[in-house]
Amino acid sequence: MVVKRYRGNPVLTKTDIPYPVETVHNAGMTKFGDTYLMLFRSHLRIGRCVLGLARSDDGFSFRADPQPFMEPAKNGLFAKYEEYGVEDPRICFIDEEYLITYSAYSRYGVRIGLAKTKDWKTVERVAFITEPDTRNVVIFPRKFGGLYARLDRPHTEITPWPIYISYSPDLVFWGKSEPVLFPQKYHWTEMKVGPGATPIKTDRGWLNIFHGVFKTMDGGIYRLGVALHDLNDPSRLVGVSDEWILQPEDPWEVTGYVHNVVFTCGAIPENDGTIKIYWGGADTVMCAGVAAIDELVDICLKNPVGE
Ligand code: BMA
Repeated sequence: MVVKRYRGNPVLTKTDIPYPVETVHNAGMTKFGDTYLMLFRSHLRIGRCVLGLARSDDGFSFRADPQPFMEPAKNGLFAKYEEYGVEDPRICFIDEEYLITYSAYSRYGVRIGLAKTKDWKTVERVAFITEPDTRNVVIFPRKFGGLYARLDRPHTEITPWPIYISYSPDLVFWGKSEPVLFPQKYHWTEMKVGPGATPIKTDRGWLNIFHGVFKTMDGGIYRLGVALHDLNDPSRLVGVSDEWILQPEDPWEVTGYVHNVVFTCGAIPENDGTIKIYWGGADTVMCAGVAAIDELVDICLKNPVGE
């Protein structure tokens, strides 16, 4: 097994949350000093989502804050596009601040909002950085030639749900977009691929833990794979795992709010060469597991991508 599941899974569920929620899933992850932060998505009983924050000293036992961290904005531009809720956050630490990219749902569709925090007490909304229906934005924690870089997942009928890369001088205006990974026919990625965790720098390239979806008669199955991007040119894929590294198997991944889903929005590299990967199980609970970074990189390189 590439990803060793934590024996105490699930690590966070609705019963751990001090306010009424029905799910705890798809959490962005980061470290704030020595503390692991989990910025998780929760459905309220109106079927719309907010983002809550939980903290941990060891990356496995989390305590949730008494109040949600981000609720749909009540005024102005952000209220217009967050009317139906905020979902699936990713966190990137760069230039001494934490960037949060999250899905904002409204009558206009889904777009990605960018917010920032330095202290995890207050949060400042910056801009909407996609138009509908581009989602799953992960920002690289380094600049390339002075530009920020991000992976995202647009959708059109002609090329359904691939992963793209785009660049920005200021985090607000994005361009130079190019595709980097497409769904493959009759493969576990056949229906969709999408960025998952914020990319992790290794000595052999950027590790991108992504999700792939296969459509069955019983709906989509969400699994995780890994891709390796060139260290200096992240638009260049070096290798992509042919096999998935994680699929729904535990009871709380196989059944729940949406069954057969493992969906990651964050992972944390450790100093001992391992990585803690976090995923939502069946859009209902949060789970954790550990993998060796070298093994994940080797899996990508077993399936190199030609020029
Ligand atoms: C995707 C997103 C994710 C969710 C997944 C499975 O389209 O909405 O938030 O985990 O579907 O329901």
